[in-house]
Order: sequence, then structure tokens, then C-alpha cells
Amino acid sequence: MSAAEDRHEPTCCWVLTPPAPGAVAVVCIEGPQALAAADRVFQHVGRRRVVQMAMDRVYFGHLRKPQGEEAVLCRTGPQAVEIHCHGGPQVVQALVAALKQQGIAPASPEQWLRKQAPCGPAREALQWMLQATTEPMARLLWHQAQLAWPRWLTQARQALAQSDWPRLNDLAQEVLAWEQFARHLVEPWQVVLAGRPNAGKSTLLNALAGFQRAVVHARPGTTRDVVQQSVALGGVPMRLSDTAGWRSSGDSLEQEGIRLARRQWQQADLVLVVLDRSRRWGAEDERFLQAVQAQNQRLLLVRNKCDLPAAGGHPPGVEISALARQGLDELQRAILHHLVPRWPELHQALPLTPQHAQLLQQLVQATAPPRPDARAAATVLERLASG
Ligand SMILES: Nc1nc2c(ncn2[C@@H]2O[C@H](COP(=O)(O)OP(=O)(O)O)[C@@H](O)[C@H]2O)c(=O)[nH]1
Ligand SMILES: [Mg+2]
Repeated sequence: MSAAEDRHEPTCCWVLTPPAPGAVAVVCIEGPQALAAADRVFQHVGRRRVVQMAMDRVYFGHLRKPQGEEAVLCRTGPQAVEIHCHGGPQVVQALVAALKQQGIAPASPEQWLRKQAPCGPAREALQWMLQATTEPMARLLWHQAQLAWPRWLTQARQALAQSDWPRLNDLAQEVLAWEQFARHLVEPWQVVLAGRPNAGKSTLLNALAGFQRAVVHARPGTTRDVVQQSVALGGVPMRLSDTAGWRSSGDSLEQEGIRLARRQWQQADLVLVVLDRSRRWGAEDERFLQAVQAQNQRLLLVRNKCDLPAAGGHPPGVEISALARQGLDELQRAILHHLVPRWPELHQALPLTPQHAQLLQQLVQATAPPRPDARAAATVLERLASG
């Protein structure tokens, strides 16, 4: 690399592990000076210089500062190394300070992102990936950046070059079909529990959360405020909201809780309607069900207390006992089926932002018969690619 290029691409270091005490910390150095810098902070036990090290092999040695500290080094690219050292903050700080002395500044996660993907949907995907809360979502976002979007842009540009408008139109529509799903790559799905007092909503919230998040009591009207808990069911992030039990009468405090509940039902991606099947279905139950249906049609009926004899009259639903933890696997499957009826292939590009969706809509219009607009299609595609 020439001196001129050196000036354009500075050598930086990144602490890849979180800023807290840990068993191991990882510091990476990237850029034209990376190998020389690594030689000045790390000494291999066999005195081998970094430039002589094989790629993707791990070499044991010591840090020069703090002196004698054991560490391993791996050359991860022609101009990139990773140093894995003890995870005490003092060790990391000393290593970063030693690099700083050589003019190698620690860079921010944003700078790392810019290096991996300077612009466009790939960059967006990596940015979201940093915030992903479950492994399947992180994997999906990683593949958006590495595979799905680069592939889609190549195919779209090919179609544009060949003036293949139906193909370009299809490509845009295929991505748009995932708009609903893509909205939840980082934002959890909202699942709200609704039911009459004592149906077992709070017990179910606790069973799904895996610990006692909400107060459970035999006295009706225990839950007043909305109690929320983030969970991951089958790798899908969700926010569960437990709400006050519904009844047509009740004092003003209870009615305030019910008003809050109604707002939650309305905004939910899915309402779990918890019914107590050990009590006979009656007119008040019917009124409750209608009240929920008036707010939201995305309902899943859950017949709770299946450990007790059934009293009859209830509409069909998933049979569970929140208390005895029976039927919870089937309930989880039913929830996932409602929220995510299909899961995208890793190579499927997804509209990661509302702006992507908007541009794809424009692309659909620009490529629609009878008169496709080549110039508009090219402009939209480039705006999509450059982000
Ligand atoms: N037998 C039985 N009792 C349950 C079940 N789920 C909840 N309960 C009981 O029903 C009562 C009310 O439960 P809770 O979760 O507070 O109901 P909520 O008012 O709908 O939140 C408590 O005494 C629970 O122990 C269940 O599956 N079986
Ligand atoms: Mg409750």
C-alpha cells in the first residue's frame, strides 16, 4: 500500500468485547499499520513476527504492557489482527493506551460499521444487528448484510441493464412481501393477555417469562396497571403485557385499569384471550369477548385451568394449565404460527426501514406496465443502494 493510500485509511483498533470485567477481552487492529503495531504490543513465545504468522492461526505470547500479561494473537486478514487477552478493564486499558501511543486510536462501533458496509441496506442491517436480542434475529440481519442485499442489488441491476421490467417488478414485490415481518427484526412483537378477573392471566405471564413477574392472587382485580415483560419464544422477541381483568361493573379504579387494558388490546400484534374453563361460560364472558373483538381481530383463545374439570360452554381454544405448566409448548407454537406464519430464507432481502419500503413501492410503480420508466427505476435503485 502506498503512503497516499495509508493517509486515506488510518489504522484503528476496536475493543470488541463489552466494557465490563470478563474472563477474556478481544481487541482488533485493522489498517495498513496493524501488523507493525501488533509487533510492538505483543511478543510471540517463539519470537515470530506477526508478518510471518499464518492467517487464522492462534499464536501464544505476552503483552509488552502490562508486561508479561499472557495473550494470544490471530491474524484475521492481510492487515488485521485480533488480540485476545485477560478481560480485566486494566489490561484492556493498558493495551489500548499502548496502541494509542503509536497513533492508533480506538474507534467507535459506528466506525467499525462504516468499514464493514459503508452505505445502503447492508449498513442498516449491521446497525440493527448490534441491537438484536435473539440469535435467530442476529443471524438473519448478518445475512441481510453479507448475502441477501448484495445479491438482490446485483440481480436488480442486471434486470435494469436488460430492461427486464417484469423481473425488476417481481424483485421489488418479493422484498415488499416481508414488510410486516421486517418491522419486528428489532422491535419485539406485542402480545397482550386479556381476560376476566381470575382467569389466570398473571399466572400465564409468569409461566411464559419463566419467573414471577406479576402478582398472582385468588382475589379478583389484583392486576391494575399494565405489567410488561420481554421474552423470546422460539428465538422470536416479544413483549408480553398483562392487563387488568375485564368486567362490566367495578369501581372507578378498576375501570381505569380496564381502560388501560383496552388500549393495549388495540395496539397488540396478538391478544391472548385467557378463559377460565373451570367456570361455566356465561353472558358476562360473551360481553367480554365482544369487547376484545371490538378492539382487535388478531386473537388467540386460551382455555386455562385444564387441570380442573371443565365446566362447559366455552369456545374452542388452546388447552393449558398456566399453574401446572401444561400445554405451554403447544401455546408457544400457536403464538408463533399467528405472529410469524413463515420465516424468510437467509438469502431473502427484507425491507429494513420504512424508507426501503417506500423506495421499493416506487420501483414497483416505475417498472409497471404499460409504460415502465427506465430513468425513474435507475434513480430509485441507486437511492436504495446508497442508503
Ligand atoms: N387450578 C388452576 N388455578 C390457576 C391456574 N391459573 C391460575 N390459577 C389460579 O387462579 C387464581 C387467579 O390467578 P391470576 O393469575 O392472578 O389471574 P388473573 O386475575 O387473570 O391475573 C390464582 O389463585 C391462581 O393460582 C391454572 O391453570 N389452574
Ligand atoms: Mg392478574
